[in-house]
Amino acid sequence: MFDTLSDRLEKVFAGLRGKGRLSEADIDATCREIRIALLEADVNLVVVRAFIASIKQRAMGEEVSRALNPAQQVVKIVNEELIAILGGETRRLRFAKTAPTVILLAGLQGSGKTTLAGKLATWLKAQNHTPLLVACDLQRPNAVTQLQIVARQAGADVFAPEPGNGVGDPVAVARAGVEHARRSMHDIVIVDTAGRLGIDTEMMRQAADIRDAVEPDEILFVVDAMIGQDAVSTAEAFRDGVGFSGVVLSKLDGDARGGAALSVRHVTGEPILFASTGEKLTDFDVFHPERMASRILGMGDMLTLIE
Ligand SMILES: Nc1nc2c(ncn2[C@@H]2O[C@H](COP(=O)(O)OP(=O)(O)O)[C@@H](O)[C@H]2O)c(=O)[nH]1
Ligand SMILES: [Mg+2]
Repeated sequence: MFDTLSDRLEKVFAGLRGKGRLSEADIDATCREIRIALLEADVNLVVVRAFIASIKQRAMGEEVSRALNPAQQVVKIVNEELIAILGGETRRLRFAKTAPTVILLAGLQGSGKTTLAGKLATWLKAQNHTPLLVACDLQRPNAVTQLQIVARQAGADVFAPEPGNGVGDPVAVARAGVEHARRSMHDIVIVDTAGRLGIDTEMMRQAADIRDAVEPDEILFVVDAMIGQDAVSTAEAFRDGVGFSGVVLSKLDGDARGGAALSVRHVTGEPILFASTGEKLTDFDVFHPERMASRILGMGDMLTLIE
């Protein structure tokens, strides 16, 4: 992911190499090329506009005209604005004042929720937490078994009183799961939920009912970075239908153009907390906007390139 975008940006900046003062025409041309690179990477148009507007405004200003190396200053600005679009600071998981912390996972079918439950459990266990995974996807065939398998791999406990495959009330399971965690001294509850292939009102209502039943400390919207522009409309639907406090980008290891990853924060206003980069439970990490921006810009290369 992001390879094409990185390559294109590298070419844009290479074009600035050796330039002393940047004319307004230089800056215009550079912004135009950055704009094309972002659109080709499938970044949402609203995000592209906001991004280009801030770059242009800053590039025309004093920080560039007075810089010893104006071209380098432009790269620095692009880097900073990219970090800002990705959310600025790293946003950590919020824990409840009184345990258990309840984390609700929401998202379309196939977005990676059940896998994420296992990844989060692995990650939390490494920090001496005692997560409990609660099986509230009672729709998707074998979803309960799948959760039991990832839980076993993570060495975490599961609460799965219903067989699923269409049997059982997910709201009751969620409520009982939190109760069970309280009694059994699990300090974190991860609630796996059902998704559909498309956005649908019944699924939204079910997720909202589970939310009301367990009052989560975090609602994580899991989005498959491979779905491109649809990520934005899906995110908006989940924001309006269920609401969420954070985003998890999954399948960042894929070869999609990455625009979704670059758009979802700005469009929803909610931070990206984690990134998933593979099917293994360890293919997962906290999302750092700064590192992601550096990766996209290949900062080391980029700065030497224009020196
Ligand atoms: N390549 C890749 N595959 C993933 C990732 N996360 C999940 N998957 C796969 O995507 C598919 C759907 O994941 P699942 O957790 O069942 O999605 P759910 O329907 O939202 O619970 C499974 O085959 C997972 O192995 C990821 O970060 N990278
Ligand atoms: Mg699932």
